[in-house]
Amino acid sequence: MARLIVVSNRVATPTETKGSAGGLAVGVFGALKDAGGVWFGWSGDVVSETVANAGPTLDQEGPVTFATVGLTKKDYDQYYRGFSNATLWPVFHYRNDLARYERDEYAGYRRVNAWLAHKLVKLIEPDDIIWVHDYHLIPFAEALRSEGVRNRIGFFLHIPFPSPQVLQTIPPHEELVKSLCCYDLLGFQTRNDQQAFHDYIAREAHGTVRELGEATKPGKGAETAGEVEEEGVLEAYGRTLHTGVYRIGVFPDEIAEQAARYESRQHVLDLKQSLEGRKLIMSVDRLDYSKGLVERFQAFEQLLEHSPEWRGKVTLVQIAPPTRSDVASYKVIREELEREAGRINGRYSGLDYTPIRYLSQQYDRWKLMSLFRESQVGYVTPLHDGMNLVAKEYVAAQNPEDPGVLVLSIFAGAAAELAGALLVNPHDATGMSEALEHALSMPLEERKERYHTNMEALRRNDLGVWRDRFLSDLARVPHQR
Ligand code: ADQ
Repeated sequence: MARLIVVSNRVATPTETKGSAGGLAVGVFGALKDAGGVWFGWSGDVVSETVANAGPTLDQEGPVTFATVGLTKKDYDQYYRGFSNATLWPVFHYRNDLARYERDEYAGYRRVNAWLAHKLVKLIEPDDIIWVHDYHLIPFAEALRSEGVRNRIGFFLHIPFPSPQVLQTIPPHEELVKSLCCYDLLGFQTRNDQQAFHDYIAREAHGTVRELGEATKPGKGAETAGEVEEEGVLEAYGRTLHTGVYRIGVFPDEIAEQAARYESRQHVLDLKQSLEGRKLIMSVDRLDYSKGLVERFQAFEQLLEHSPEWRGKVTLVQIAPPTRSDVASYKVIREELEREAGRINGRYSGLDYTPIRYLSQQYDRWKLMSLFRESQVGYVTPLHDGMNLVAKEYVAAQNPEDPGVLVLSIFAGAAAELAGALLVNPHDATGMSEALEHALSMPLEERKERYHTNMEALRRNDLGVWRDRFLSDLARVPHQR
């Protein structure tokens, strides 16, 4: 079996891959353990030029080598904070109003990709399969190819891919797409993302696109993951490459088990006691403008305004630790959210009632799952989201005998699979408040039915299926040496 090399902006630590860290780290590490290989990327540290150039640092964990490098302050500013998170992230989430473009940051982005690729080359063996993750590393295959690497290289995009017109707001859009064409296989979270990439290739790059298999039609029903082939064969910029849809999942039974085990822990009992019999709506996100937090608070406010019988009877707990706080737009969203929470609480709080509890700290993963299990509604309403694993984790954590209801944005990738959710448009505050009311009053039988529909989808397409499908497709795509 060929060895696997995983490349991602951040590398999980060996401890994170074992414990309760995000499912993705555990899932990718599972594939690395089976095949043996290397996990390569940034350590998360900002270091001096001498230290950066001395890397990578190697840590061995059984058959897996963790190879990490530090970034200099300049590289961090241009590659990570700049072009990745102040240009690509907002535009790929359709927020070009929040994006900025600086030529020197883009140059830094390409320079760091080339430098990282150069660092990795020495660790690559001729038959290794290379799997690159996410928007920070779009030019990575091109950089490897220019170092003479002829291995199979696949890329998975965790975030949405924007429609051509939106992508074109980034001045070097064509160079980015050209770089993507240096991969052998491109994986997207949803059919819409894949289609947007195909559209660019057909219309802007004058390439050819062949779509194999039956495309799933968007609409009310769920896309049946794993049952529909969604393969594209593209020719563009002198290369042939394949595309596919690989919906990332979770390990639902493990989450269910852990959530149940934590049910009687003190933090859950404390929460229950503090709610004094009120219903609980739970939201958990990284603090990010793509997650629709302000719109969510405002829809909750509408519920209290238009249905006074719910005042004092329902609490919204929003957990949202700050991320990327050195990017300007993240400071703005934080201030706006704190203002909205304060305003709404000022309006509807009583001496013994606070409608919104806004907690800006990180929580242990299993603790979160047990809080999901306690709540009657999972409120997941991003404005745009590649998949949104919180939605899947919420479903998996429910008590099958008394499950809560998922209220989910149509703009989360997960909406294509979770037919048992109440789907909402996050721009429609009234629609969202009606969905909340519907969820809060739903009879047990209907809740169970919806839960089972969702759980079946999660089991059919768990994290292992996502990983194995991508890797087996990458191993079989015809490959240009
Ligand atoms: P994220 O934008 O980080 O990921 P999401 O998929 O919702 O979004 O969360 C990833 C993980 O972080 C989940 O396991 C979740 O439990 C955890 N998490 C989120 N908020 C947390 C908090 N407050 N405390 C502790 N843990 C928290 C990107 C894309 C998504 C895509 C994933 C995976 O933006 O669309 O689903 O990658 O591909």
